[in-house]
Amino acid sequence: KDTFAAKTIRLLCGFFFHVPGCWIYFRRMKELVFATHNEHKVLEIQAVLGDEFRIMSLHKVGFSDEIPEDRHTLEGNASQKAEYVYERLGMDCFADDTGLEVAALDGAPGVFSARYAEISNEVKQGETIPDANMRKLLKQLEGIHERRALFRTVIVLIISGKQYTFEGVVEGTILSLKKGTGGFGYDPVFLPNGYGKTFAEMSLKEKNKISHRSRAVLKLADFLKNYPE
Ligand code: ITT
Repeated sequence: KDTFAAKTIRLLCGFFFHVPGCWIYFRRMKELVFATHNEHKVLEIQAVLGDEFRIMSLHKVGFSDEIPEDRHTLEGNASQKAEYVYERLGMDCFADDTGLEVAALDGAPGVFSARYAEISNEVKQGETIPDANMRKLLKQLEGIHERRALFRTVIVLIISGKQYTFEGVVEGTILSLKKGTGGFGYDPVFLPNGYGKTFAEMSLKEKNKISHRSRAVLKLADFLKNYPE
């Protein structure tokens, strides 16, 4: 009598030999390195891309260098991060850079979103960086009624040495208090237009339906699907 393992192997072999679609599926599954140390971003992007693409984080490929990010635009930083990894690993890869642009602050923190509180030495002892950034942002906006803001993501993909750029934007407003515990970064103070909850109150699936990053990633996925093998 067949053991469970033997039955499973037989079933899988039958499946692969008789369903040509399976081979096509595996041949088409594309692997890409995502040049980020931010695991939240990896989760968000893998969820948007689904099974057709396998995203490998730097952690997964054992790459732990601190990647320089000192350009003055999101495009510049995304390209710098992707180039840094491409040159060292020689693997097709992409990077994203994201900024929160607040209308009443002339687009700040923008490209400095990650280090907003650090650049003015406003991180208190024991405080996390995102908490310090949000505290500074809310302080800057105290008494200001104009609360419009947007998140902008720029993705730079390097494939066979050539660079391609994709952008995604979501508009919203900055609350005066934090709400929610999900997501990351500025999510607890960002209320996307047309929604009654902040990004930090949304599930990953809800955030991914409308977020700046998912909008840029969908453009990336479209490009990759049509990219010659
Ligand atoms: P990598 O450079 O390693 O990818 P990072 O966290 O530094 O990771 P960015 O430079 O792209 O990422 O982002 C700058 C900051 O913007 C980030 O530290 C967060 O504070 C904020 N941010 C980015 N995406 C966000 C999102 O979806 N929701 C809320 N805040 C976000």
